[in-house]
Amino acid sequence: MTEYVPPKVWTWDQASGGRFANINRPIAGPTHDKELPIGKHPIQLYSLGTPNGVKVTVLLEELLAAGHTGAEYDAWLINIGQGDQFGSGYVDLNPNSKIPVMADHTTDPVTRVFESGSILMYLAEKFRAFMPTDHKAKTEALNWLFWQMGSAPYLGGGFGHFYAYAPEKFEYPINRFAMEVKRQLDVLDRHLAENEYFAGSEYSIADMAIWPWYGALVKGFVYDAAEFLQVHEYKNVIRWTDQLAERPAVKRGRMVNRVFGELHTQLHERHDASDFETKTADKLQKED
Ligand SMILES: N[C@@H](CCC(=O)N[C@@H](CS)C(=O)NCC(=O)O)C(=O)O
Repeated sequence: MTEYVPPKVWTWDQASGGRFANINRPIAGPTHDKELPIGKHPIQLYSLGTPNGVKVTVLLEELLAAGHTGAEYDAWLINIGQGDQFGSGYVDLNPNSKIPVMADHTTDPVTRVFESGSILMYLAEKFRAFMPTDHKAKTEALNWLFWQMGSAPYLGGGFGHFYAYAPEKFEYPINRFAMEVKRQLDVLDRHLAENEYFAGSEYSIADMAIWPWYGALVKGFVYDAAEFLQVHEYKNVIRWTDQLAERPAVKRGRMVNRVFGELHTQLHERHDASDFETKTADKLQKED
């Protein structure tokens, strides 16, 4: 194998291989004109049921379950494999062209909210919910929320990319990111040995941010890496993951904009609370 020597000026090698190579580009901005649909509810969400999308749908379902009717929402499916995130209407809401993005139609003009952590904070503040009011506990919730936003790219873009998606298995990045992900899991595990939830005794948006990523990882749902990372070692993370998974709102939130897994767990779009009963992919298929 010849050693790679970076050229003086980097150029875009479109045929670099690997999953997602077709949607990754070195430039921002729209690729085509396309307006986004707008439904009947105050909150419009444009997303996909990946961990970053699930954070938000879990919070919206938790808010509704807690009686915040202003959190009623339409969740539209954004197919990132087909480049929906590069449509002009999408880019107007999120110049970063990533899911999720949310629009609050109760304000004039409409408020756009992008970055999943920002969406969680926006909704928690708007409804004064799932964020501790005690200053110390609130700070702890924010510590962990920002921890998640800074750490998950090492799990997804680092470990997940090189372990599961890169065109070849390269030892150096897999070693580096496996070590980092195990360190992160240990950080979480030690905290959860002493605390029921991330902010202490109160369930908060910090849990909702961390659960779809690290909860899925310790249950072996992502990257097929359970054995490789020996995830069973992180017993406190598993305890907390199972505890959250029992919550009805978490169960519902996980289904929204989901396009993989068993058909009865996939609710491609959510426009009404009753959709969970009547519009899952297994039921829509029967109608065809
Ligand atoms: N920091 C962003 C990350 C969002 C993100 O990476 N979304 C991925 C899916 S999980 C995406 O939209 N990828 C499409 C692309 O890269 O074009 C957030 O938390 O909202």
